[in-house]
Amino acid sequence: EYDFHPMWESLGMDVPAHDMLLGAVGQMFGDVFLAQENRPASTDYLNQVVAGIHSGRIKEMLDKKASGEAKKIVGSFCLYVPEEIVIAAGGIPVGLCSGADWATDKVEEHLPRATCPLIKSFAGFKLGSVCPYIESSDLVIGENTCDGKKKAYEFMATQVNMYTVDIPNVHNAQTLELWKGEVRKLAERVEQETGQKITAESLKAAIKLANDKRRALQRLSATRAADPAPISGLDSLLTVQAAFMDDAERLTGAINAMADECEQRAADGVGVAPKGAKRILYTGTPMAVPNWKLFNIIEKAGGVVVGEEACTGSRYYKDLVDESGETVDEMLDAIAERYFGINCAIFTPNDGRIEDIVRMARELNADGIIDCSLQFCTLYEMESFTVEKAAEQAGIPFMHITTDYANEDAGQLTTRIEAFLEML
Ligand code: BJ8
Repeated sequence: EYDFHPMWESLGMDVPAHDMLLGAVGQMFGDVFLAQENRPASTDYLNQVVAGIHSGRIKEMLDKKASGEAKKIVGSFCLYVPEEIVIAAGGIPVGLCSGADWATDKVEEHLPRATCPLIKSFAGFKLGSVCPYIESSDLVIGENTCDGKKKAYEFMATQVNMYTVDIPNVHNAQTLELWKGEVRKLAERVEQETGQKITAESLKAAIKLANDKRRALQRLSATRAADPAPISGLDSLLTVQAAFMDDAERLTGAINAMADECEQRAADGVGVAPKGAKRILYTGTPMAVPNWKLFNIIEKAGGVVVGEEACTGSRYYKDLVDESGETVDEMLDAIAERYFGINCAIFTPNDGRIEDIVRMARELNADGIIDCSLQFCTLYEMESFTVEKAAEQAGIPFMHITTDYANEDAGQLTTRIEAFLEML
């Protein structure tokens, strides 16, 4: 057994606290994931990803940097930060997960108490020095999306080497031009950090790499229209969560293997839940590792999540970057255009999201929609009324939930979800 403690120490982490965190996540993973029945055998890859999430994967990235194969590690918090740009400039992109409460007392010295748990979480992981991804990031890219993140990044900039991208709040021809400019500025900033120029060749390869991952996820997602569902919502969520951290090429191979197995299962009528289990489309705020609470409650109550209209779901993989560009300029434009289509609730109006929710519910044969917002997220809380109206018009049962990372409401949520499933 390789001892990773010296590596964590060299990253300046609080090693005893981190041991506690890893222990808790490992326990949770066992209770939530390994307790599932009839998982596709190919999901074993996900078990390996989780087993190595703070250890083997970090070492792999640091080794790549030491050998010169990669120049820098670049962290980000939002789907709007294009991984293609980081890869093409010789960086390794990592999503900084923020899915658990940590060092809340310290966080509240810098951020208001009534702040969304995702924001508190990234601040807490940093202040508690327990996230090897944050600690190994040479550059952290933030983005001006919600007010909470925007202002929290001002604080984070006092803690890490930080660059913030500006994201428009409306979709039109003018803001698209502004966004293209932001994407170029970001590319320059990343090049400056890595010391490696983005070339037409490296950008083309990076676009292909990210698109291949998306194509694999699209294949896997399509199998979930089958009844019985071949794979659980939990494992599907974990697959996308893994996509923010794992090596892209290796993970794409594993997702394609999962898609192969799930296509076969769908053809054979083999499922993770019994045929006729109530099918839920999830929509709402992202679910970062290890926030598995809601999916666990839904699936332990006998439902099955068949799709996620979320940044840890379809928004991550539904659209590809156009691959026909030949020059760096053309390709950066194609990247900007693709990312501009991510239906984040910071946009107004956000009709694209509403259309996607109804379309996905139909395509995936969902019996009901569960729309969930993290506590204190004004954007998704406000938008839930529009989502509810659209679900009503489409004749799809709907439920809204507001929750956080704590377990206090687990019992109450279970009761509400059981009642919702029963009514479907
Ligand atoms: S593109 S959804 S990943 S911003 S839950 S921190 S919005 S108060 S996460 Fe997001 Fe990018 Fe948009 Fe996606 Fe704020 Fe709300 Fe918290 Fe949120």
